[in-house]
Amino acid sequence: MSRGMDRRGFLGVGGAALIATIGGRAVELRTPMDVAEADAASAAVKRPMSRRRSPRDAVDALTFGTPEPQPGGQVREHWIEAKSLSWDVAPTGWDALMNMPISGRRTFRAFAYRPWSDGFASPTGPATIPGPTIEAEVGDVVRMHLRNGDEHFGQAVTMHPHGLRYTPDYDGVYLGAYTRVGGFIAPGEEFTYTWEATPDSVGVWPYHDHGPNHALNMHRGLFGTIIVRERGARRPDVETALFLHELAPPVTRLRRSFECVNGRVAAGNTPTVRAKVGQDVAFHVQGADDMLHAFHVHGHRWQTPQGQFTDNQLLGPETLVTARWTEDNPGRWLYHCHVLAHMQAGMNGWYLVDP
Ligand SMILES: [Cu+2]
Repeated sequence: MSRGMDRRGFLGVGGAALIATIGGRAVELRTPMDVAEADAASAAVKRPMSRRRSPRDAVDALTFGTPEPQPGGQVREHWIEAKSLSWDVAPTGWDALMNMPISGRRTFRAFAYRPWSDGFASPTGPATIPGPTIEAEVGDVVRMHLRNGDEHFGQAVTMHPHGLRYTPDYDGVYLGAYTRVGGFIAPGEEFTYTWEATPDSVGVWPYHDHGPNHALNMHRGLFGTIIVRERGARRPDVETALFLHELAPPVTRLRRSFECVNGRVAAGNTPTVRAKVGQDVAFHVQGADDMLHAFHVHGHRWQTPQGQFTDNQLLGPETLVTARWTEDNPGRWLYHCHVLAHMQAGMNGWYLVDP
């Protein structure tokens, strides 16, 4: 648990090293120095322009409109700022599952999405990992105003949604010389994305940074959840969105690797989910790093989309497990990743069920 993480230790836990490709150069992120190099290269990336080495295609000259809601649908408007901040992975300083203190430094420079009120008038909450959950129904459009409010990294960021329908302008992806308007939001800039909730958008999805340094900034916390329902569908009584992800020493500059749920480590710091017998309960669990995880909840079973009963379901990068049941089993339960090294290093939390 308190094992120091040297370079070899990190590679041992993480498997393959993280790699960031920035400005035409691939940097293997083995040490904090490598990460500093990737950050500097990324801060130096200029707004993309057409270059001879990237020949234009007819598709690059296409222009696109901005979608409106379908009849009966609504505009779901969000004002979100991307900002770096100091983040404590274990605010209680205590690992309640192992019944021991979490020693050593626990705070690092995270990068996260923060909700604001209309027109960026005032923040409505802190920046969090994950960012604010975006909800829509089929026929709605999501109008996402993203501001790059970061003053620390000096890098362009974006917001890229999964599951919703978008044109290339609203893809929110950096594509070198082919980058379109939404793919490079420089520090101090704002951009409005418009995304459609179509019938095949129903489900739970991630959104995340896909700017020039997304391979690193996603590891720092620039991700969140999108939930799309059928029009008028009832939401579960208890619905929680969890991300399983590692915070590794090259990224955090901390001594050890933290295996996290929503940017936090160990029961008591990770989300405590609470429900009552009889309630319709849904855990939406996504992977937010480069590894495989297995989501397990004690005392409960659910059905996979294929109709199989399970209590432990595999998930990988940016893929989803929804565990949903009608609650019938009161008590203190543990949820955790069943990769044992992850569970031991903090990828666990409480699920409390009242009678
Ligand atoms: Cu895991």
